Amino acid sequence: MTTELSLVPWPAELETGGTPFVLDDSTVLVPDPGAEPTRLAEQLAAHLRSATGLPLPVTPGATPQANAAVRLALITDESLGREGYELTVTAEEVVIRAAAPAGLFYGAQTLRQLVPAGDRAVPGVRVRDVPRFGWRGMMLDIARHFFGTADIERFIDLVALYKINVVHLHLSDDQGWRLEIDGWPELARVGGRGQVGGGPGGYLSKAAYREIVAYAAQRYVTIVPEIDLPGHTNAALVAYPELSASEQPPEPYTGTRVGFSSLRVDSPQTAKFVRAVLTEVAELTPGPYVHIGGDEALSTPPDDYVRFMRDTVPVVASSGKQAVGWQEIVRAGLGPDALVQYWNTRQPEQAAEAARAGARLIMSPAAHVYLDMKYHDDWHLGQDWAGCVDVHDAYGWDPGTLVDGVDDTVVDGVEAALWTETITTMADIEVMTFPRLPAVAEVAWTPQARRDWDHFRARLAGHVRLWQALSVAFYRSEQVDWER
Ligand code: TNX
Repeated sequence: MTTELSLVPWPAELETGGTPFVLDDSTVLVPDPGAEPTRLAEQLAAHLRSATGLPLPVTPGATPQANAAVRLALITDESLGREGYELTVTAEEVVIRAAAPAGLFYGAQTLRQLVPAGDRAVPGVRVRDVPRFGWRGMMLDIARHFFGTADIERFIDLVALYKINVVHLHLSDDQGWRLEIDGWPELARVGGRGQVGGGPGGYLSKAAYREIVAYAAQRYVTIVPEIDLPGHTNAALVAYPELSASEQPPEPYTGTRVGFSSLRVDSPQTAKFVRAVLTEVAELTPGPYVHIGGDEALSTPPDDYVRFMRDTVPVVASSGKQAVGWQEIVRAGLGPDALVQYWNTRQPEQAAEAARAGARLIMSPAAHVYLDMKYHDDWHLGQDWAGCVDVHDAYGWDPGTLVDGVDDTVVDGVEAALWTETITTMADIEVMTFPRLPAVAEVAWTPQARRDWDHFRARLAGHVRLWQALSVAFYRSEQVDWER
């Protein structure tokens, strides 16, 4: 394998060694006719203009001068699927070909990485690339500390560059309820106040949430909203005490313990609440998934938990969505009805049980992809209950062999997670995400046989230039010989 190209994730097929294409004042972008190829060409041009300072006009359907075109073309090629693409760079032209617009978007991200810091010479390559998994996710917890539209959109931008296509927003927890719900207005108004450590908190209005969903869609990112039930609900109970067993309002919670709160399961009020909230979240969300949490419901009696999940998953289905739950949901015996997110590396047998029951899985093993774990013992942010997670830990695992009884045939994808108990600023988010998220993105995209740690760390080293150009905070892990 070659190491001179700093591409992450590494493509499924790649040949190097051709003559470079030189971007200059005469270069134009030429998309196939149609609104979406043109929008994608404009989006790519904007990135390349700010990197190179060149004019790079977009001229749909034009016949450009010799040696002057970056083309985006839709072709018929079923083997590329919806997300696959080809990228060919010769002295004459740069061409991205795909069978669907998502593929053009991924080809454009690969091209951006070929010219990371405003370089004008695009190395000669032929790439043909399709992802290993269809779900390449990143979870952001905006409940423990609240992050608003601008931060979430920057986050989406940064992860999409690594071909992440799912951003899962953890919208409710003990410390805060972060999404406006018309039918139950106190959730956001009262439950949205406060956060870990006692700051002001906040919430996303419906308009803000819609804006984020649309922003994500322009980057081929699906937003998966999570309303964590029936535990992790202290903020909801502060807003509506009648949903708790005691019917007394609890104190707002600003600490970081888990497992102490629960909805009262056997009450018509709770059933009404759950139906109203999940229906509204489903209506607000164009993507096919609604995540219902289900983790660490340590204060919900076990039989109640099972009953609750058996009642709640059909509510999601009747609103037209696929329910997703953290791995504990297998306790409810739902078979294939819920998509199961494996996280707790201390209980791998739950993932195997889900697979045996016919469920599909998202792999988020904490010891590898929990980006809220410290990089090393002395690191100033994060937790360490799953161990420290340095770049090699994030990279060196295979979703198809990690758990006995779970292989590629039952895995829909991979998702990294950033819980924010200790994370208070956008710079904190970035420094925990980079460089580990690129490692997880390669786990999710690149065929296992094409992955190699030494090759990866050599390529990753070059991403410093990209992060510096985008003013991204990142951690200079000692496991990588960073470029200056
Ligand atoms: C476990 S992972 C949790 C979260 C915490 C996280 C901290 C999961 C489904 N639940 O509530 O924020 O650990 O690392």
